[in-house]
Amino acid sequence: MDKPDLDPKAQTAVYKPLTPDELGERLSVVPAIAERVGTDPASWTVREVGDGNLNLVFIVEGPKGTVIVKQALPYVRLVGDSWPLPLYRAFYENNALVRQAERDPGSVPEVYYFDEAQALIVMEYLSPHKILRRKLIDGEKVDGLGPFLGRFCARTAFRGSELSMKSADKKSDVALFAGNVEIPAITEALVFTDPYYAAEMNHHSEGLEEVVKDLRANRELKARAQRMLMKFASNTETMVHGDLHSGSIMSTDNDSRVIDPEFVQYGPLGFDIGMLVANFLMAYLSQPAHREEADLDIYQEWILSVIDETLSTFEAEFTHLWTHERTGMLYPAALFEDQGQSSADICAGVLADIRKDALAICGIEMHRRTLSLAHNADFEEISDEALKCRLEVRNLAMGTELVLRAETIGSTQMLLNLARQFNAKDIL
Ligand code: SR1
Ligand code: MG
Repeated sequence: MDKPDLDPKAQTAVYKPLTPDELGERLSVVPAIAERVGTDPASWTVREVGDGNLNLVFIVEGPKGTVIVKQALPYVRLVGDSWPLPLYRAFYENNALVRQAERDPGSVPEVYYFDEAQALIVMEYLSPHKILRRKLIDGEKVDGLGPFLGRFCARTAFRGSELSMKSADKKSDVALFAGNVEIPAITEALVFTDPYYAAEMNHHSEGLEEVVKDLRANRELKARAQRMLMKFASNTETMVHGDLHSGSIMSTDNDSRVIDPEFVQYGPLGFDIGMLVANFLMAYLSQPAHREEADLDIYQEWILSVIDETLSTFEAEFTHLWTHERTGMLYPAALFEDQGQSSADICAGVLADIRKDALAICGIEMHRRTLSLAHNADFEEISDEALKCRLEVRNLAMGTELVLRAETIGSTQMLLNLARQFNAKDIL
């Protein structure tokens, strides 16, 4: 696998952001696109629909079909050109999509075309899929969501690690993705560090001041968050999606896909599942603002059942892969099964370590979405400021509990009961 052109200046010289008016002329000459959309750009309809924090996203519709065109911008869209960001992140996203498709077939959109110089990826248009975060705010259920996500996390975690991969392949992949420096730096700051001090771009709801002051004065909490940052930055256990929240999942009523792996890097086995669970917990804790009383309990319990199914499928699938695909240099059968010894309890121990990391990451993610730069719509769409504050405080308090006591939460039922307790707690 070639390395990207790591000189951002050279890439910027040929790069030109797409506009809806020019996109047809520029992309209709690409056979992989023309054969899916149609050869005459005059018959195409192009809409820019990007509402994320970083990129341009176009829906391109023609007589033969529809594709998505995603193009990186040379800066953080959420902030503007005062925060430059290398275009080469599209190279890593493309490589991540290729690996995820191999490791969990059917879980991510198909890539039709990649242009490194233009930092653009043309991929499958998912329809009638919607961003999962939207569906959760709107109270819509998705069949099979937990099993799909549990399988995705287990397969990508296991198959991207030296439990499965040949060491040489894994190490060369670690080296390749290590070039993606600035994107992990966003996570290192925004997720792990900024929530815990008055960082420049932070913001939080009015009324949280006392709670935030206490949280930032909590030395043990900060030390634990930094311990997790150390693991995140230096532990290359597996290739992680790196930004697996409900805005990186698209679903219909019974089908889901994972999108947007531009935050890909090699990191801890528990990173993706921890961030994912955090986003379900935030969906859960914010529901009192989005549901009528009559529907609230049933829908909140459905969200908890998704967490339950995600975690139980993750553990079952990871255990299955441990038994049937342990072909890497870690925990080789030569040491155990070949000597007539079971390794089932050893797998359970590895899973317990993953769970511990995941729960701490989960708590940190809950903090950052309330205190750092990039908040989530689950809370941001609450117009009643007092209610928003009350729900955010529950979220912050549960996050603290998870970071401080990750190792004592030994089962999913304990986690779900904790969520129910914080959901019922009036702290403010
Ligand atoms: C400056 S980027 C802010 C956030 O958007 C992405 O989706 C990631 O979650 C990142 O932390
Ligand atoms: Mg994204």
